[in-house]
Amino acid sequence: SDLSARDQKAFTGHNETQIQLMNENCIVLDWNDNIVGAATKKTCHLMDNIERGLLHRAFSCFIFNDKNELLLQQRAKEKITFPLLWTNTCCSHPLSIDDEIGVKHPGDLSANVKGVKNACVRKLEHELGIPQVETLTKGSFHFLNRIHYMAPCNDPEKVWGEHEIDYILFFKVTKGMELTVKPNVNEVEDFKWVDCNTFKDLLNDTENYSFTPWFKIICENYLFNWWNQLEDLSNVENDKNIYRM
Ligand code: DMA
Ligand code: MN
Repeated sequence: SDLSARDQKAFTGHNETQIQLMNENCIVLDWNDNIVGAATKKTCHLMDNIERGLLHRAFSCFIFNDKNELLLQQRAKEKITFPLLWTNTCCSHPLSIDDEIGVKHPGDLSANVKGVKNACVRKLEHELGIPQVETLTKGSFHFLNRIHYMAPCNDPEKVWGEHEIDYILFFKVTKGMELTVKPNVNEVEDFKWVDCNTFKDLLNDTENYSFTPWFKIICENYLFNWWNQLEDLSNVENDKNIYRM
């Protein structure tokens, strides 16, 4: 059929493991972050569908160590969307499964946050090799806010893109603790811990570093303000608004 021909083209030349992961079931949303269904990761990330308004739930996690350094990752060249770009510690999607979907009551944000944290624990292990027992014991998660954004990918065919309500999570490692980081090379090309000033230099080093669109949005609007109050996030966390960017 025409559909399978087009789908074939979308996956041409891509990595088999990453193609398989496109079968994951993402959570489909209305513009107020209410769940309206589920659709595959592939369906959710095709620009054709995004242009028709398809929106899904995601998370962006930022891990800080006890020296207030941020863990950055460079996406693997195998990634179908946004390969080789530098970004925050870990991004992915809560899946349409009991542990990650939250409770289907409109406005029950804490249940959604719980689901998103479960997804984050799962992906920190999958992408960065951080054992789940470490994320559950060596630090704490903070939910900051939700960002609704759309961004086409950097693929030449303009097939892929993002359109998400993105839950921003900070994870602070407890003083005196260290996390095991052992990247999955199919997901992560490189990683580095950066202090705030080093990071500002990287942001300006456009010859050597390119960044994902959602990470740039977060940097331009929030990151440095939040980074400055890492010791006490109580004035900025658990924001109930959805920010449209
Ligand atoms: C998707 O990240 C989430 C955001 C916030 C863009 P991703 O493409 O890294 O997802 P996955 O790791 O599941 O491929
Ligand atoms: Mn997505």
